Amino acid sequence: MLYPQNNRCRTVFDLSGFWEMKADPDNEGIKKDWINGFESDAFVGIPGSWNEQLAEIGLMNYIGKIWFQTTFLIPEIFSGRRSYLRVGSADFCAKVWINGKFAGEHIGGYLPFELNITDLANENRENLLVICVDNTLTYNSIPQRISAEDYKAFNRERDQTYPLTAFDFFIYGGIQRPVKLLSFNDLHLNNVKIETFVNGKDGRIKFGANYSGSSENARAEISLRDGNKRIGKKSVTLDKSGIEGEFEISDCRFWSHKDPYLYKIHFELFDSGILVDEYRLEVGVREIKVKGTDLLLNGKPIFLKGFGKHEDFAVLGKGLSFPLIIKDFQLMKWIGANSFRTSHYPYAEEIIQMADRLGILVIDEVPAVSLNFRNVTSKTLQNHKNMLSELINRDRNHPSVICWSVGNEPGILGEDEAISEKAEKYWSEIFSFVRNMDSSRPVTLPSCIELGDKDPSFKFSDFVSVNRYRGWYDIPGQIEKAGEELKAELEALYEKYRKPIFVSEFGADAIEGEHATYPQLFTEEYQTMLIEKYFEVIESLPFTIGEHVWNFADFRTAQHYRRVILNKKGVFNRQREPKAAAFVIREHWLSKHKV
Ligand code: GCB
Repeated sequence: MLYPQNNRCRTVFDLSGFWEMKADPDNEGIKKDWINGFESDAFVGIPGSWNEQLAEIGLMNYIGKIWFQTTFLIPEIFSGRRSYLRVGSADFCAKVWINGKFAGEHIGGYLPFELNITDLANENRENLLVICVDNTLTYNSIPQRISAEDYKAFNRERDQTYPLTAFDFFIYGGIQRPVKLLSFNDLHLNNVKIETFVNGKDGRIKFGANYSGSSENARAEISLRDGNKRIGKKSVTLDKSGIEGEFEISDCRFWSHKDPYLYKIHFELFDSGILVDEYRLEVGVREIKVKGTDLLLNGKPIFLKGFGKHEDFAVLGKGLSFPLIIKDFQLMKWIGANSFRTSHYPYAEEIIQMADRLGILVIDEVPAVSLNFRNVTSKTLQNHKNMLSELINRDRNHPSVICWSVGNEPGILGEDEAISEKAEKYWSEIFSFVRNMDSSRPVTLPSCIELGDKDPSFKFSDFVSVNRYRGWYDIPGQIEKAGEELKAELEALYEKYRKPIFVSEFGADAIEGEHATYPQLFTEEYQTMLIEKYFEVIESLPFTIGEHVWNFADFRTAQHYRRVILNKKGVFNRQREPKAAAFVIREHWLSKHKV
């Protein structure tokens, strides 16, 4: 699936706007024929999570089905062509009807899906689009559900949140990224795959593409541009195996966080000499590898400085906002970060595109967060693989994506199960699945303190990623001691696995305006001092490859006494204003630890 593009052969209409909605707590929508339209309860802004928008009609903590509807007309330009409906994301799963006819469904909250609606939509009258979105999770879904019985089984009833979630971010629901109508000619490109290689000063781009539709007389032209200058052109006759080829670039300008240079590839499909499809792609030529104790970008060691983030903002929830994307990148540049992790799910494609352009490195994660192996089934594994496959297909062409993260912190409940043979087998399958799909990037899995040095995934990871909260959840209030224990633990981990270590999370909650002259949790000073201590320890060890502060900004979580509405570990607050720590980090990353 390709990101939608408007050009001479492709047309995109954005259906964002005010849609009608109706909650279905009693699961009666199908019975009452809502697929043919319903009397609505309210309007909802799309894209956007339903929760904060519609809190006043009781939907803040709603888990279940919500029906959405809107109407659209098929533009004349679509006539006689293929029409598709593309949903940027629907959290967690969605079923779609056009004019009362079933168009398709999708499972997984953070990735796009496309449905062929050519035979369902009418060209001459208004069409009714109905989408039923359900944010209910199960033991088979990724992320997994958690129940009151699970907490009971582990004697951890006090850890229960409202709504019940196995993870520390709010369970937003809805259509959170844009819905678009697309039109293509019958013969069109479906998918493009780019791989790049670095050889001394020269670069190589290997491309492959699949297409739909057939023709006796079709050919593809693929050209490569450096700015406005065409530097390569290939002509390929279409055969069943797709389109393949390579470009060599001598004296190549490689993509990096310091110089995010993008070449441009242009695909054109001709049928009997007539242009029937085209697609433009920005390509960064770069190579990422783990070697010894280093993470190498284009052969040079790189140290990751940055954050775990969230898609989260007041009112929008996880709804896509272009200004917010820009603001976050501005702040990352301002503070001297070179990277972030899409904790704990795939972010909007628009964010990854901006990372390519601005030179920010991305660790791309799927929402396999806090897997409880007591409840993991073969269906969980299959869903996990499906999600990885959709993510890799979506993001593999982005130079900014330097690593796949296959989940986060298994075993928050069920530490013993998370270090069992069952878990080991599970991770062995997941890591090889990813490597079979893409051998050009490292693969990792951030692990929690509860599993210590026993996480079975460490064996499979290209580098060991650890989330550590010494000085916060462990040994609170004692920064020196936290630093000493962190150092000893990282050294022991390295001794055991002999792989580079990435500290993928560390931090402290800070409430703006709380201050103290002594180490006091929740003050701005404590957050600052703890982060500085972690920098000191991590940077003193020769086998570390990065430090990601948790979190970039404060974010909403489910309700629990441990959280003051938000998780306050943001270095920026939820409105993106800096806390005291931001200035110290900036000074450190831009002057003291400049890499
Ligand atoms: C973690 C999790 C993250 C939480 C964080 C915290 O280890 O990976 O999702 O938000 O700790 O603040 O507790």
